[in-house]
Amino acid sequence: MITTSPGIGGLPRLSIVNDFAEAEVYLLGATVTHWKPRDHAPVLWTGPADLYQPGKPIRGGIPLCLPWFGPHADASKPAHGFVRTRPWTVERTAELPDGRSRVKLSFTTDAETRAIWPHDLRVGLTVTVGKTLGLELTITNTGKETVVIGEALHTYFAVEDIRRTIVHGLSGTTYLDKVAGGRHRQCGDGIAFTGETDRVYLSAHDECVIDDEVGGRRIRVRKSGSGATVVWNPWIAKSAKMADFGTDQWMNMVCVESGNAHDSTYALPPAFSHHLGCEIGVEGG
Ligand code: TA6
Repeated sequence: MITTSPGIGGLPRLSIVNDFAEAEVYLLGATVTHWKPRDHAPVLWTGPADLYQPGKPIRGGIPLCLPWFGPHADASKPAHGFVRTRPWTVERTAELPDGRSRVKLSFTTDAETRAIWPHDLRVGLTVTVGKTLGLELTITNTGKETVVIGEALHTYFAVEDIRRTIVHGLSGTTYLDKVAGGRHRQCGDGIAFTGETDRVYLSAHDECVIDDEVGGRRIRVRKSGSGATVVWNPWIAKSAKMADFGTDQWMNMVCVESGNAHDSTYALPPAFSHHLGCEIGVEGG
């Protein structure tokens, strides 16, 4: 069943319930905020609910970073682009023959976005809810000149304790360590967390596995159209400075983001499209 109703802060929200799972998608930024497979705990982390408001990014779930990732060289422009703070439109919803549910949302640039970024895109997000959660972001250049795109599915995963969580699947890749001024470093076997962690793994295409030891589960993240994987936990001091991070909530989340940033940003010529996707699954817990 797929319904639309006012969610937190009265913001419009799609609610999806089927035999496999339940999910929620806010039209603000087409942000998936909830996915709970049957017999599992919720897989996505979200911040304090009382801070969802129009024009502000939702903290948690899967915010969409586009048409750039991270801070812009012009500090007057919003970090992670403007797509995650704009209202999206529900294009269609469908119950699939195999019992999964699928919703498609869309966004088109307008005069307001052109004032921030003087180009035109049409963006579609298709969300498929079942035993796994699938997202596919399609970006089409509807303008007259080639644009350079940076992007990410900025997914916040729920873990019981980040201090006993390991992220696998990035061994042997090089990463930009943003906590060490962007220094290039080599990734060892598994990523453990002992402090603020903010890394962009380059040429990282393999499936990632989040091993949540205390929660007794492993979350799998398969990526497509993604040249970079971002791993982030703000830890204690940084999260304490973020009003939309609940107290001590840093322990219960980790971002593993599929995207294209730094050396995997790409040129998108007029009338061409690019697809960025991820499929999330969970075992145990
Ligand atoms: O993806 C990691 C990151 O780029 C961090 O540097 C941190 O800024 C995080 O995104 C959250 O960004 P936001 O603008 O949502 O607070």
